[in-house]
Amino acid sequence: MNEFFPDIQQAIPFEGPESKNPLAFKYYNPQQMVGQQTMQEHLRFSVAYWHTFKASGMDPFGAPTFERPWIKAETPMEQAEYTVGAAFEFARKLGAPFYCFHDRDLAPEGATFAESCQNLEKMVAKAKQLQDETGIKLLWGTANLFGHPRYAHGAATNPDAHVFAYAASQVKHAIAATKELGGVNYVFWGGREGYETLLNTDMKREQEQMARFFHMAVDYAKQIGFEGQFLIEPKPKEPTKHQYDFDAATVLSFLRAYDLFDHFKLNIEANHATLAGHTFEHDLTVASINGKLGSIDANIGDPLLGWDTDQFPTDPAICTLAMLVVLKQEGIAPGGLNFDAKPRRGSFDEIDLFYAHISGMDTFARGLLAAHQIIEDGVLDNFIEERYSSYAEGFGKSIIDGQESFDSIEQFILQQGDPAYKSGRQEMLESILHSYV
Ligand code: XLS
Ligand code: NI
Ligand code: NI
Repeated sequence: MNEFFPDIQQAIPFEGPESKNPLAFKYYNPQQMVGQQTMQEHLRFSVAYWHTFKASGMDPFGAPTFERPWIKAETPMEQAEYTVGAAFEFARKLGAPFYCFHDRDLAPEGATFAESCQNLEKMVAKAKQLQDETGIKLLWGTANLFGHPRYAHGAATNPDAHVFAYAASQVKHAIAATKELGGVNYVFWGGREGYETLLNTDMKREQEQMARFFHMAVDYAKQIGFEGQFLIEPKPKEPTKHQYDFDAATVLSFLRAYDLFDHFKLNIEANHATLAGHTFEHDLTVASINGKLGSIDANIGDPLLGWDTDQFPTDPAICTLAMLVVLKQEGIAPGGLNFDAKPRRGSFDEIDLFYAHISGMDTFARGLLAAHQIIEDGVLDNFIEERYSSYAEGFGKSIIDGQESFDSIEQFILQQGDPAYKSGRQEMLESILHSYV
């Protein structure tokens, strides 16, 4: 087998926080116990096939900048075979236990639909063999329903039923491929499910189409015995101006409205949350308190740019807030932390992929360690519990238990008068948070 990362001869080692070696982990120590589980079990890191192995560095202003050795091939299928080899070599040397892909990342589209399916089957067989050899597992599969021109006006929400049918047929095979590879989740990110102008769009109808599509996917999974978790990944805009799956709250209400709530959880991406005008921890929390935080696309946006820049996480404080949500819901499994992230266009070299992932993994490991300690010490939980303590007993409890009315409450106010003002202590809490980070 070709070697694509000859500069990395062994697995990336853990050297501890004193190390200055950018090709070693400072915090991510896979077998280290944090509470009841190892770091590897908590974090469930995954490499994103599309960014790490398929991205070329092309942008709207310029040509590809990454000259990956695995794309130098005679045919698209030969290129796909080199690429899958590179993917497993990379994940193995990095020490990432999982990967994620779109059908069209793994295998090229053929001249006909049938040929595309054959290409996918061949590459699934290849990936399966490499999974067996390396022990690396599939976190989730998905279908690319946004790249090809046929999906310019959406897939399930397309005004043309013919395109809906194409998309459904493609998803059928992508779910089957995910099952074949033992994938523990399947993601639906609504690529072009949204609209540009209401002058040509029936929004109600498009949402009904999308719901029908999801019901068909649920039925198909049941039919073939696919037991992975279905996940929807919210995003507010890009590529369309108004994406239907705007944010966690929007998707939850869609699932409830169309009788899909029991069949889906959410895959929350940091950069999508911030594009929606939320913090990462906000959308994680909205999903989690509804019992629906299924997996995470771990990246970060640039606060100065208004699009999905998909950068590797570098802020331990943000990762601490994220891991607080994960630990409080007792973990992210069977989901994981998928690096839906890419090096910048000027980071030309294969070795930059290692620097980027190592830095992202260390940042999340720091977040895990800090979040665990914050929970152990109860510093935030105790404060929050005390803040709401007036509802824990007496009059407050009887409000929550439904034993009071506006009339009885008014009597309380007539007797008790004005409440005392209590500080929210935000700055003190921020300082406590940072003392753990
Ligand atoms: C794009 C999405 C995409 C999904 C998978 O913004 O993040 O990469 O994660 O289709
Ligand atoms: Ni994503
Ligand atoms: Ni994204």
